[in-house]
Amino acid sequence: MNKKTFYITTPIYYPSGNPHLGHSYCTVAADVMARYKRLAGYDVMFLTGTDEHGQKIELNAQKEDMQPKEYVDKLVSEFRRLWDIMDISNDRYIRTTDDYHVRAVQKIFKKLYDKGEIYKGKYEGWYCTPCESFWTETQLVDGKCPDCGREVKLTREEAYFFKLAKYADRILKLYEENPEFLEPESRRHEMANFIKNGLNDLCVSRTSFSWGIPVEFDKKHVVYVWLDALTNYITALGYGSDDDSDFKKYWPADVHFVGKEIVRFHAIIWPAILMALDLPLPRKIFGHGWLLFGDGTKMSKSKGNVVDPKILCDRYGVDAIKYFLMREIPFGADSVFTNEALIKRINFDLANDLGNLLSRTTSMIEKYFNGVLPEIIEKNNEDNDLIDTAVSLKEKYIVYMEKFQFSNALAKVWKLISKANKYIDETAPWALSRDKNRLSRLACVLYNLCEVLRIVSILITPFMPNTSPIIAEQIGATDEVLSWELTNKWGSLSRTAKIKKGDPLFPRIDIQKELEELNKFVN
Ligand code: ME8
Repeated sequence: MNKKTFYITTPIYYPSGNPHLGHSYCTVAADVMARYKRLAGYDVMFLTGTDEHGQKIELNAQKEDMQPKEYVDKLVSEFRRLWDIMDISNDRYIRTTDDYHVRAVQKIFKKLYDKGEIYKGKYEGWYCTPCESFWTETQLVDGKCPDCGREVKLTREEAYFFKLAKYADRILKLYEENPEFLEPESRRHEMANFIKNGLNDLCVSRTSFSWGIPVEFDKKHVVYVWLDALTNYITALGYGSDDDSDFKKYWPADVHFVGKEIVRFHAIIWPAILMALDLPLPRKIFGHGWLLFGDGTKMSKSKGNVVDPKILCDRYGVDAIKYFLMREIPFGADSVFTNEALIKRINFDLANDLGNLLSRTTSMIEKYFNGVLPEIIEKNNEDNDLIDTAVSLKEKYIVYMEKFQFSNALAKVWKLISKANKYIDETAPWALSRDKNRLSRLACVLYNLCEVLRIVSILITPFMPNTSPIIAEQIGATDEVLSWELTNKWGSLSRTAKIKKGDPLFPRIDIQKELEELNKFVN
């Protein structure tokens, strides 16, 4: 039987500076989702990439005295290096400068033109170069870009337009009939209001710069970046190329993860382009929130308050960073990033709760039973609560994961971890070990703890793919008992598995000292 497919994407990032923690945030979330779906048996396509054309890139390259392609090549390698360091499991990486994408965009442009969806006109408007966005006079706030507050330039030129305005009603109907198309709900209301205020046709070509995909039938025009950028989600699957089998297999996308500032492009322009091409729409756009930095401003290259994810991964390990990003910030909301919150999470959740559970369990099994438990099965009502919590966890976890509530999914897993730590205190294995008649009870208690660790290790795999195998190895869990199917089957671990204590999973950090160290890296 063919596996069910799951297609997930991140925005394609601008290689106009080095990637920062904000980029990592969305990519990590998409990676978690992709890994979760693979674990659950899906055939996953996970796409990320870079959006390499446009005036901003052209200007940045000029400033560095480089050709645009040379400039983006250098930065794209930084993005790709970061995804390697962060163990991002993307199946494909698209660059909008890739030949196949360029050719497909030219075909799409021509097709839309031939269908009468694109026409030639004159453009006059206010252009914000950093945001690559045109604004009308009324949209400006105090004469500045309403998105970023920076200066805008009056621009007048011949341009091609996409007939966006005529899709307003169809898009409003789409939100009404398929509310799940755009989440969280608040973004849907925002977008509906935006449309109701009136949509203009969209400028899709420029003549005032040259770093872009040439319009094949009118070479002085280059395709304006959002048409070039948005279509990456289908060209990466072969749409517009000779082999479109992946497009047939994976499209429509199950979800596009995007930051809230680009929801407008994804929830209005993108469905309209697809409607014009007579293609199915993605099932969902999810607009996540921002990582804010200290003073409450968005973390971004242009504001200069970037935290380098490579430094953080190097100091604490990539799994700790992924855990923090997914646990601390509810996906969809904004959250202030602080070094202190990061270190506290590492110390409390990872070193104390999870790390201690593993080290206490494995060291007791080594100490009392030489690393191998006797094969004893005993029922004791004292264990019911722990076992019930453990076997019912998978179902609750799935509900949260399906809604992209990563923080809640992890909170549930950590509830089980806390319960297991409490169970150690309540059953007091050290006291049992002193009574020869209670050794079978002691073995059962320790086995139960290993079972909890097995279940935990499976459910944290999408978030912490390097930590799970370490836990599994220490409790002697083989691949068969780490399957998704056995996540809610109590008693799957072999009762005589070889247990081996290892190094602490996450060493505790001295907060004060570390904060001082980290301050050296903040710019
Ligand atoms: O907008 N907090 O690219 P971009 C959370 N090329 N997420 C953040 C963030 C922050 N502080 N900063 C960036 C573009 N992001 C276009 C997209 S898609 C067809 C074209 C993440 O380099 C977030 O996901 O400006 C945001 O939407 C994305 O990076 C923007 O990246």
